[in-house]
Amino acid sequence: MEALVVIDVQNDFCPGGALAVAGGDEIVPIVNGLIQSFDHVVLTQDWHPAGHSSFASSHPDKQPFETIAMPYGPQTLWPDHCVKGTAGALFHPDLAWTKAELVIRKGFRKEIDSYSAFYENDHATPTGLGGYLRERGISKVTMVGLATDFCVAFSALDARRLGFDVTVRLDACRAIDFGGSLAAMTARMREAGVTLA
Ligand code: VGL
Ligand code: ZN
Repeated sequence: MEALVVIDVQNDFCPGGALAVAGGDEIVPIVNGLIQSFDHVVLTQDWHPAGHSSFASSHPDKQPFETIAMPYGPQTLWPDHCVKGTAGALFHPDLAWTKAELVIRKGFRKEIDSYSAFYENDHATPTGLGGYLRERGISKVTMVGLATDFCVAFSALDARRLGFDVTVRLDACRAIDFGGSLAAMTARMREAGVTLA
């Protein structure tokens, strides 16, 4: 069985949002078409408490897009975004999300970020999505959403690591792309056996 996994199509990642991804809203009609065509749909939602450790504002003298050392490894710092319960954390208003069978929230622990839909940024703490998909007999996932070079890429790499057959539909993704992140993560996905379509 196969599922569509829609990553973080939320207001804060769309133009006008706190961590806007260029063209982030352009994918919504494409994603909606894919939602129609899949039998099983899962959504992820970046969902941070105020004062999250991935926010530059939580660290004195730090600016967004700087990197700091965290106990679990290097962490890029971001503008405050997707604070749980705020308008920025809601799905894009045109996203046709009602068909989703599961919404998985991530990044809700203050002291650790979670790009991947499967593991937090220590690459060890599971979100539960891997077990959910496996228990439902889903072995193949197609991923779309925001941002290609962060949450989509880390989700795709972890899905491969867990043995899923993984396709990323690049036409239904948009990237943050700073410091060569898009090229680097695209290469890593290809090396890991992710089908880039
Ligand atoms: C994301 C940075 C911080 C993403 C989430 O959805 O790609 N990127 N939080
Ligand atoms: Zn985030």
